[in-house]
Amino acid sequence: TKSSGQRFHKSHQPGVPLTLADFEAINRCERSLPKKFNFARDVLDQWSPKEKTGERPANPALWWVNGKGDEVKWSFGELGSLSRKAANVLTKPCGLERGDRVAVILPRIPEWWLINVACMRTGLVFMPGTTQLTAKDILYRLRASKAKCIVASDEVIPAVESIVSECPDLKTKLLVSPHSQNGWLSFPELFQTASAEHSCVETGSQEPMAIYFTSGTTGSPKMAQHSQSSLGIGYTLCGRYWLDLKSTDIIWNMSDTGWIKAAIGSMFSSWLQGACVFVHRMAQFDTDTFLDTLTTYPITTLCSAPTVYRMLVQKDLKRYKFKKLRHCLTGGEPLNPEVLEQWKVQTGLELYEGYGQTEVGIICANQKGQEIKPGSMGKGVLPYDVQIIDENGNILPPGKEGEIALRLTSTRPFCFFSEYVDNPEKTAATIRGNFYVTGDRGVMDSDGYFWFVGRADDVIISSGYRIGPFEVESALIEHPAVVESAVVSSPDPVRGEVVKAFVVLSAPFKSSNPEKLTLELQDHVKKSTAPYKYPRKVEFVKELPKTITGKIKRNVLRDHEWGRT
Ligand code: BCO
Repeated sequence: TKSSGQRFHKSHQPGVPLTLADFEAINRCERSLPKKFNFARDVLDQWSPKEKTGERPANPALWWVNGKGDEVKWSFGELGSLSRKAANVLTKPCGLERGDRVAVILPRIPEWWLINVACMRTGLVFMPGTTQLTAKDILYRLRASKAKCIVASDEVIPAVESIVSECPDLKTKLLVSPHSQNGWLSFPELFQTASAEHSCVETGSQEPMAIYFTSGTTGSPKMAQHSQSSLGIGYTLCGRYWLDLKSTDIIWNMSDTGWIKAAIGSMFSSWLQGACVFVHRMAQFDTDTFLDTLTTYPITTLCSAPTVYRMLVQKDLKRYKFKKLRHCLTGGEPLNPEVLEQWKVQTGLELYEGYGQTEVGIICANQKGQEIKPGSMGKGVLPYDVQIIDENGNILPPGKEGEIALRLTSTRPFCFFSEYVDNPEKTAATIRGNFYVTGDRGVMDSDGYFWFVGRADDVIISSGYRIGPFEVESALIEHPAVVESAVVSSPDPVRGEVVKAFVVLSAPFKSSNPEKLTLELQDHVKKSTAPYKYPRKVEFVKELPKTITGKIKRNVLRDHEWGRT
């Protein structure tokens, strides 16, 4: 059933530990948010006594492998004491204080989880970023956020060193590596001697917990800020009904640590339900290693981008006997019905698609037990009331295409991002009448299922990444061959859509070899900004379509790419 809004019935008694049932009730708007909430104390630390009494089965909280024989398994008890040590590293030698912002640019290593939980314990605001970020990306993030600390691994050192002098607010560089580096504190060294005694900060439930950088059509990425409760409580129903997790389950969520999908699937949803988070640190994604992992480890639940499933169904999956796999999920970009069908035929398993955004989390999902309509993103999930609206904020009837929107009541839903930091205009622009607008277009059918149509703006969704055209165009224009460019989405059988750049060349490059120049421009973009954004297709054109006022008409190029008139 759908909630009609924030109708809080029961309120929380201070001092009484919250239960999973309480978190569910909060999401169903049957209970008010507690004033204080801290995910580390109120969720993670509640599991460790249950491990001792056997109330929670002997299932690790985190199970990490790297394919080279290294393995880490932590119970909730161990995660608790290790993250307390990490918390002492952050506050003592690093000198960080509650509310300080910390950029965490780490690959899939156990320390990523430790640092995040340590930030929760100390009231620090963590800002995850992919290790694909370049020096320019990191500079922007550190300056925009006024981060006090960066936690990074070896591969990020050269980029950070090249820009650190331009970041006056940055006080501490913490290196997670067996090697030491001049000017950096060594996390392993400090960790070794840190105390495991730490008293968790009593954070307010609306206090900031994390910031995610998210791309839009114009400008640099915006800082979507989430609170302790939006992330820490807001994914309770998602974990139970979409991911279908119990404390006996082992979930492998593939997403890179830089994206909110990692936080949802590999931290909040899973640990709320007491499930084990499985992590494989693959040097590079490859389908054979992926399939071997599913046959080797007792993974029960798999969550990956549609692009991964598109790659997998090209293999002969019947050859593989997955050890324990029973529930498969996907999200981040639209899933083609054919892939869902092929996956089912080859593995006997359904694919449960979900749809969400960094700003507001999971919006629609095919929940366990619900009939799946191939090609649909499922139904709206609590606490949201999802509607399709027109440009004036009016609700459209089933079958009519419009913008996917979430109905607002007098209070902002607790699981929403709090704001785009330092950007009240962009925050306000997400509201239209009584609705939060997602920027995605879709249709709802008469059974309440939602069908994705495309972005309402120029943002490109490729392989599950949200890519702003402006960021790619800005990178291209730095190259002397480029006079101007327009970057749009273009269809792709594996990645759903890819970045395509239409480029007007400067005179000296007009007679260049197009293949060679394409490679050069692609390489240039990969160096200038995170490589996942590079234009996989490049077309050289004499001019770009423009309005009378000189604005580039990306929509004309995009429509042409997609064969639309
Ligand atoms: O494909 P190419 O080889 O041509 O290019 C790849 C890399 O080789 C290249 N690259 C990476 N590091 C580089 C580099 N090139 C030069 N120097 C470096 N240091 O850049 C390209 C990166 O593309 P990729 O990341 O797509 O790589 P890949 O290996 O093809 O991975 C495929 C996927 C499917 C595993 C990957 O695309 C992926 O993980 N996609 C999912 C993204 C995701 O998790 N999205 C969720 C966002 S959160 C959300 O949606 C909110 C929901 C509530």
